[in-house]
Order: sequence, then structure tokens, then C-alpha cells
Amino acid sequence: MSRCRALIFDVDGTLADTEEAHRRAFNQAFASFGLEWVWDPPLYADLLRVTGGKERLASYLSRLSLPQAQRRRLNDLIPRIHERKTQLYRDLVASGGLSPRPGVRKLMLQAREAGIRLAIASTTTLGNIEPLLTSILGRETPGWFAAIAAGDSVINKKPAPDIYNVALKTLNLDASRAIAIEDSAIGVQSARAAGLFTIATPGSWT
Ligand code: XBP
Ligand code: MG
Repeated sequence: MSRCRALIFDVDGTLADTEEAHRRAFNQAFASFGLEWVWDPPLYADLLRVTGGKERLASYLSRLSLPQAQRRRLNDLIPRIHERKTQLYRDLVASGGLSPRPGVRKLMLQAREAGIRLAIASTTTLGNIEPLLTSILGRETPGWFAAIAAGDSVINKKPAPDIYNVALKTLNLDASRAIAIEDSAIGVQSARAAGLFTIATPGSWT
């Protein structure tokens, strides 16, 4: 194993246990659109097999038996529902209810002291990441990352390797020079497909 020059962190479930906040934000968004959808924890755990909030919404919609016209209307509404969900999620993050998972801050500080760069490869919306880092680790921490690859910067989300390839490209590193840290089987698949040695840190939704 050649010397590691970067750690590439997944976000949701790895830096912090954020999926409960995502789940609440989805449900609050549904209510604000007058939709009677409720994603309870068991259903959400199943829906998490689809990465990306918009893709997850489309996957849920495909399960519902609806008249064609209503399906089309709701499908067209997905970007707006997701936009609302993202705003509600950021409000939840800003309210300060989340903290980093044990060891995350220490590992980042040790990496920085060792001259190992930090990066992020996440399926979540790019605009969620800086507020989350600021809220759970402090205002200066978004500047710790040499690369933040997220959300819609790739078409094929995890388990495809694309988002990790974007992070590696930004770092200008070969996969053999970095280690990925992930909480989900889908995330591990994605990092491995990009050729990365991957550490799995199972969380409450794994
Ligand atoms: C986890 C995801 C994201 C979040 C929801 O991302 O799959 O879709 O569940 O965030 P990660 P969005 O790769 O960090 O584990 O609604 O913004 O997609
Ligand atoms: Mg994750």
C-alpha cells in the first residue's frame, strides 16, 4: 500500500448521523405541499437504497398506484419538493441538533498534522455540506477540504464510482494514494469501484 496522501470522507452517516434529519425534512416538505406521504423509519431505511434525494423521491413515486395525469404532475413537482426539503434540512442542521460521529474530528486533525489532505465524496446536495461542516465541526472546517465532490456534479450517483473519481481528479491523486471512509454498502461499492481502499464505519442506518 503506497503512502496515503488523502482521506476521502462520505458525509451522511459517516461524518454525522444525518439521515434522521433528512427523513424529517422530507416529511415536512411533503406536508408543506399538502401531500399525505409519510416516510417512517422502516420505509426510509428501504428508500435509502436509492441515493440522491430527487432519485429517492422518483423511486418512491414509482411505487404508488396513481392515475397517469397525477403521476406526471407529481413527477414534475419533484425538483420543487426536493428544493423545499433541502431548505428544511438546512434549517434542522442550523438548529444545532447534530454532532460529528465519535472520532471524526480527531481523525481529521491527525491527518492534517501528518500532511494528509482531506476530501469529501457525497451524494447529498452540495449546498448541504458547508452548513453541516460548520454546524458540527466549526466555521473554519470547510476550508480543511482540498476537494468537495457532491450531489449533482455527477449524473450517476453511488454505487457508481463517479463521485469518487471526481474527488480523486480534484486531488490530482491516483486511487492507490487515498483511503475512502463510508457508512453504507452502496458507498463502499462506489469507493471500491473507484479503486479505493475503503474503511466501512457502520452507523444507525447501515
Ligand atoms: C446520502 C444520500 C443523500 C441523503 C439525502 O449521501 O444518499 O441522498 O440521503 O440528501 P452520502 P439529498 O453519499 O453522503 O451518504 O436529499 O440532498 O440527496
Ligand atoms: Mg453515507
